Amino acid sequence: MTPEQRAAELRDLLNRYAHEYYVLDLPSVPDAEYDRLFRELEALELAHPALKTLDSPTLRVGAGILPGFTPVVHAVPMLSIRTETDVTENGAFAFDASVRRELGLGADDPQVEYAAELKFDGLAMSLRYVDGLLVQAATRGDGTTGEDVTQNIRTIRQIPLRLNGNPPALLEVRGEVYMRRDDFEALNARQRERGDKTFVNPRNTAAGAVRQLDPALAAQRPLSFFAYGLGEVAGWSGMPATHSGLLDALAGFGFPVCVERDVVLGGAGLVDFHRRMRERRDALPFDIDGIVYKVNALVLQRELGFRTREPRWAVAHKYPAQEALTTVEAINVQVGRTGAITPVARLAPVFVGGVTVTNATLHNEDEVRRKDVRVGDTVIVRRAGDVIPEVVSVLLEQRPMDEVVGGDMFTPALQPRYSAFELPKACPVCGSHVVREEGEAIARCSGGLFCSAQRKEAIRHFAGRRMMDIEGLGERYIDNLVELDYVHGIADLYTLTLDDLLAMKRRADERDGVVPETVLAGKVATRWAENLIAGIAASKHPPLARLLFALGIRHVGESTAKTLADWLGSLALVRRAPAALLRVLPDIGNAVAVSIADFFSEPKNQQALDALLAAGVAPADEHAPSAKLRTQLDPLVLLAALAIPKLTETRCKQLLEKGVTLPALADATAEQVAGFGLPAEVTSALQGWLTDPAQAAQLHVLDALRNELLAQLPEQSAAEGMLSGKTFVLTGTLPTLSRDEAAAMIEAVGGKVSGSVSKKTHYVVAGEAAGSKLAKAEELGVPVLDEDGLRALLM
Ligand code: D41
Repeated sequence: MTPEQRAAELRDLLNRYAHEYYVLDLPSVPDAEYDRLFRELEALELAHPALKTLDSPTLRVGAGILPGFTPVVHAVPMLSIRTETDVTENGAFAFDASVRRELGLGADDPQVEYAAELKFDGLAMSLRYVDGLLVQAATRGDGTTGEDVTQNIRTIRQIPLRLNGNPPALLEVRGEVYMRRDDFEALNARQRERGDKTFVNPRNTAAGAVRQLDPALAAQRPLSFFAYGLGEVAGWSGMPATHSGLLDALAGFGFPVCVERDVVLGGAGLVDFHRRMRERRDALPFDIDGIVYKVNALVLQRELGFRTREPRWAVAHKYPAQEALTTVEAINVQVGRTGAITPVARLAPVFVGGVTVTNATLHNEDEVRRKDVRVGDTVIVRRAGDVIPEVVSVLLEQRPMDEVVGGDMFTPALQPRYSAFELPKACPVCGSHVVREEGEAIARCSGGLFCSAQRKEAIRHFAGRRMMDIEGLGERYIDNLVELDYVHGIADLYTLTLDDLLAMKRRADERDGVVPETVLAGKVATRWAENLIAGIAASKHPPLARLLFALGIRHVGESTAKTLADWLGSLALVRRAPAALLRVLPDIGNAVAVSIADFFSEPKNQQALDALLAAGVAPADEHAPSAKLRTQLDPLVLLAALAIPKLTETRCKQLLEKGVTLPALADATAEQVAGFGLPAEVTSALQGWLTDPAQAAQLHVLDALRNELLAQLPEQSAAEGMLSGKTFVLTGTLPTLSRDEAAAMIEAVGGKVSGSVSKKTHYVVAGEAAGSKLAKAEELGVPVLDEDGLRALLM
C-alpha cells in the first residue's frame, strides 16, 4: 500500500470513528486504537506534507454538535489538557522539568508545589451559577461552543441547584460528569434482565445520558459529578490563591469534590501520588484514566499561561488503557457451582488495565447472540476494577469472511467464516442436559453433584476463606481429588488419609507424565499432605454462619447465613425449619426461604450433612433460638408468611380475631371456611388452597414447631443490644476499621448492616471516597457518622 493509500484509509477510518464517538456516542473502537491510528496519520503527514488534505482529522480539534441542542458559547473557553503519553514515572518528571524551565527556576530554587488529582473518565461540563442559582449547564463541545444540556444536568442529584454559603455573584464551575462502576453494572444488569442492549462502558453511558434529548430518559441513568476547575467568575472577593484552595471552596459551596487529591512537592511528589493512586485505582468506585497535575499557585498558573489551547501549568498523566483490541481464538463454556453455564471467549493475549488478559466472560447465551461474538472476530475487551474482563463489542468489518457461490464479478457473495455461537445442549463436563428455564437468562447443567465441574466448584466454595477456610486446599488439589474420585462430596474431605493424598499425587503425576525431583531422588514428599490433613482437621468447628454459607445453598450469601445462625442458633433447627418459618426472619423473602427449605429436604443433601456431622464437623457457636424469634412466632406473622393467595395481612388478622388457630385452619372444611366471614373470592381462594393436603400438613407442622420453640425461647433479655432494630449503611473507606470489622461491631450490639440507603436507614457511616450513598443519606436527612462517631455510638 502506498503512503497515499494508507493516508486515505486512515482519514476515512478516523473520520468514521470520530463521528461514532462524538455524534453517535457509540464508539466502535477503544480510544487507544483511535489514538494509535491518529498518530500514524500525523506521522505520515509529517513525512509527506502533500498528503495533508483539508478533510484530515488531524486538522480538527473537538466535536460536532447534535442537532436538537442549543449551542452555548463559553465565556471563558474550556481548554484542553495536554496528555503525557509516557505512562512511566518519567512522564511526571518531564512535566516538572518543563514547568521549572518556563518559570526560569534553577537547580537551587525550591520545589514547585502541585495539586495532584484524579483524571475522571467522563464528560467535561461547565455549570453556570448566577447569585448561587444554577442557570445553565453546557458540554465542552469544541472548547469554544458547547451544547446546552441544562435540563438533563438538573436530573443529577449530586449537582447543587442552589449553592451553600456565600457564593460569588457569577460562578462557572467546570468538572466531569461520570457514572460510578456499581451504578453502571446495575444499569447493565437491568438492561440484561429486560433483554435490552447493554451499554459499552461507564463513560459512554454517561456521555449518552447527558446528550439524551429526553430529560426523562437521562434521569434513568444514575450520573455523578466531580468539580475540578473554574470558568467565568465575577464578584468573588475571597477567592483562594491556590488550586487546592479553590477545590476546598467549591466543596464548601456544595459541589462534590473528590477526596483523593493531594498537594505535593516537585516531580518526586507527583510520582509518589501517581503510584499511590495506581494502587487504589481498582478499589475506586469509578473509572479513572490517569492523574492530573496542576501547578498549585494561581499566580504561577497565570505566569505560565497557555500554549494554543492547552495550559502550560497542567498535564494529564495517563495509566494503561482499560480497553484494548484483540481476537477471539475460541468460545468455550464454563460450568459453575450451581451448574450455571457461562460462555467464555478465549483471546489472543492482550495487555489491558495493567494485566495480560486471555479470557473474557460473555455472560450468557443472549449476550453472545446480541453482541454476535464469533471465533476469529476482532473484539474490544475491557478490564476495569476487579471485575472479570468482558468482551464489550465486535468490530464487524474485521470479521473473517469467505467467498461463496452466488455473487457476480463486481460484488462477490460473502459469508462469515465462522457461524454464530450456540450453547451446547449437553454439559461439556458431564454430558447432562443443559436446561434454561423460562424467563431465565442463565442456562444450567442439570447434572447437579453428578457433574464433576459442579462438584469441584462446590468444594472450592466450601473450602474458601470466608467459608470453612481450609488452609492448603488449593485449586489443583481439588481438581485432582475430584477427577481421581477421592472426594465425591464435601464430607469426603474429612475422611481423607495421608495415604489417600499420597496415592492421589502419584496417580496425578503419572497421568500428567511428570516425575517429581523427590521421586527421582528416591524420596516421597509428605509434608504438603500432612499440612493439608492438618488444615482440614482445623476447619471442623467453624461458626454456624460460615458453615451455612459454605454449603452453597442457592440464594444464601454471607448475610443470609448470618441471619439464619443468629435467629435459629443451631444447624438442627435450620435443617428442619419449614419455608414459612424462614420467611419470617429479617430479609429472607419467599424465593430464598423456599430455596433453603428445598435444599435441606433434598435426600442427597441430607446424606451429605449427616456424613459431615458423622465426620466430626460441628459448629462452634450453636445456641438456643434467639429471644427475638418470639415476636416473629406470632400467629399473625406466621399466617401472613404462608402467602396464601388473596389472604392479605388484614384478612389474616380478621381470621385470627375470629379465633381461628393454625391447626383449626388446617382442618377446616369448606363449609367452615365459608363461615369465616371473608369476602367470596377470598373464601374460595382459601378453600382451594386447603384442598391440597400438603398445605394442611404444613400448617400443622408449623404450629407444632411454633409451640416447641416458644417453650424453649429464653425470655427477652435487656441486654438484647442497644442498637437492636437499627439499620446501618457503610460507605467509603474508614480510616482504621475494615468494612467487616465495622459491620461486626454494629451487629454485636444488635444493629443490622444493609446495602442501600432508604428512608428506613437509621445511620450512614461514611469514610473516604463515599459516593452516591452519602449523597442519598444527605438528601433523605439520614444522620451520617464518621468512624469516630460510630465508635462513640457503640460505647
Ligand atoms: O478529571 C478530569 N477529567 C479533568 C479534566 C481534571 N481533573 N482536570 C482538568 N483540568 C482542566 C484544565 C487544566 C484545563 C482546567 C480537566 C480538563 N481541563 C479537561 N477535561 C476535558 C477537557 C479539559
